Amino acid sequence: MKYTVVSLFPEIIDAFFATSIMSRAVTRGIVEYRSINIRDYALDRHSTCDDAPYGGGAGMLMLPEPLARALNAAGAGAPGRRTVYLSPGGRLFTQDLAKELSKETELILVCGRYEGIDQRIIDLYIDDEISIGDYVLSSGETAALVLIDASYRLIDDVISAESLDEESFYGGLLEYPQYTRPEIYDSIVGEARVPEILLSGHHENIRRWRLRKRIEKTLVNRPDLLRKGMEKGLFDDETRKMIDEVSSAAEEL
Ligand code: 9WO
Repeated sequence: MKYTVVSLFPEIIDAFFATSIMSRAVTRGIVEYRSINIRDYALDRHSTCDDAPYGGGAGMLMLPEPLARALNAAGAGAPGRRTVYLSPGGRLFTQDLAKELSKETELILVCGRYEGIDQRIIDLYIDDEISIGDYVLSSGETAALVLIDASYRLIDDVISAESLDEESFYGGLLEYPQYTRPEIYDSIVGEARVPEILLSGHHENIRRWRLRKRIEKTLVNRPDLLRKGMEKGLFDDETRKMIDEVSSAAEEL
């Protein structure tokens, strides 16, 4: 996979790729990365990249020509390259979409600033508009980091299959609570202990306890995931039975 980020502030993304986990994937040759600074393609004396919107309106838009030159330099539109614009107006980014994107040969991520980019760029260059959620950020780079982080870890050999399988959203349930040393620590609310079951060494009981905790947390925080998992047949018999038990117990409260 190759990530190309087209941005006015590529140093934000450069720093991310310089961190340990991403740099390890780059060093291992599993992931390639390059950033393109749009301002390098603004040819006027002041390297102007924005101007007022036609028809009026608040703020400024990113000029199409510097962005188009940067995208041409990035090779946007060439086979094997998928160009994505991060925008609140895009389709919702999910784990399934992250998995889909992780299989691409190259992703070109366009990060907007000001009030957005000229629609002609979207019409001529953008394959996908993707939103990471229903909120407006100060920059597209923040959303690009989320997309990169969620997708690169799904690239084959970046992270072990076992770790990925254990993670939330795999199997349609949120993660169980986790604990590490010390066994007891003196918290502001008194002695905070690790649940006894986790000290029992009884692996089957621990496995069932963790499954129940996953179901309880998903029922409270993300009942939509439970419904979707049931509809999609993601849960085995044991899980479905436990979901019924937990749901019935919750209704009696
Ligand atoms: C801002 C905006 C506000 C309301 C409706 C649509 C909108 N589109 C944009 C936009 O494209 N803004 C540019 C990118 C420039 C300002 C910073 N940008 C941005 C991207 N803000 N928030 C996002 C974003 C991207 C992906 N998922 C959620 C938010």
